[in-house]
Amino acid sequence: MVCSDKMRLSLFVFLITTSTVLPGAVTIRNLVFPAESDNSFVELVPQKPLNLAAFTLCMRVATELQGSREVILFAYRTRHNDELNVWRESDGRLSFYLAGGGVLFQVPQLSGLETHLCFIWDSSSGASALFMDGRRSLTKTYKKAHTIQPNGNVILGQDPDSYLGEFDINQSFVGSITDVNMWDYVLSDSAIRDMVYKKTGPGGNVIDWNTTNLQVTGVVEVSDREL
Ligand SMILES: *[C@@H]1O[C@H](CO)[C@@H](O)[C@H](O)[C@H]1NC(C)=O
Ligand SMILES: *[C@@H]1O[C@H](CO)[C@@H](O)[C@H](O)[C@H]1NC(C)=O
Ligand SMILES: [Ca+2]
Repeated sequence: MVCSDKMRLSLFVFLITTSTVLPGAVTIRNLVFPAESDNSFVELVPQKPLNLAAFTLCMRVATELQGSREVILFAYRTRHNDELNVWRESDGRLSFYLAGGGVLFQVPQLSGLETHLCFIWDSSSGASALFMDGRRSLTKTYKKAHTIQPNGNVILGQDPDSYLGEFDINQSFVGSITDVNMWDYVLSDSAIRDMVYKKTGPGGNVIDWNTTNLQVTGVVEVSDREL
């Protein structure tokens, strides 16, 4: 059989293509904050304003920070207020704050092994909970009838005490963070569980990690990795 160069080439291209797009292999952007700082952060540009009466916020996080130190995991601030901050508290609890006092969850410590986290909140009932690797926390009633206000900035790595400023090195995030997605509604428990291992499916309709623009300031390593 005579195999033309063109056929060889297309066979070659076919093999390359099939070997890099294995079923189930998904490549995503990964952020590493290598050290404590009061000036390194990443701004995420959402797909739409954070005018929210409910949300689901998910991410994959690994951090080796231990001991009594607050660690900011996600910050959304307008010119007037901290509208949504997600924390690892100094005692290891995980929490979020909507313009005021927060809701805290006693859960296993974050570690250097990646943990899939989702936080949910619904204004109509105030129902709040988190999911760690798909396992649901208890549900707490928090900020019923509250609304998160639009026109702020979403940042990873720092807690701004003013609009994009007044960062505290002792609250900075150190570690890796990826797959940050946000929806303006509460996903079902099963959808959240599926996300942990199935890895595919639509991204958030408020923040879609696959497409959201990442604006890096300071020292943050951005790379592609397999999810
Ligand atoms: C950060 O924490 C260290 C150790 O506790 C302390 O010495 C330092 O003053 C703190 N820095 C700021 C800016 O609070
Ligand atoms: C992100 O993009 C990858 C590759 O295009 C796709 O397989 C995956 O389902 C997407 N994930 C989300 C969360 O959109
Ligand atoms: Ca602060």
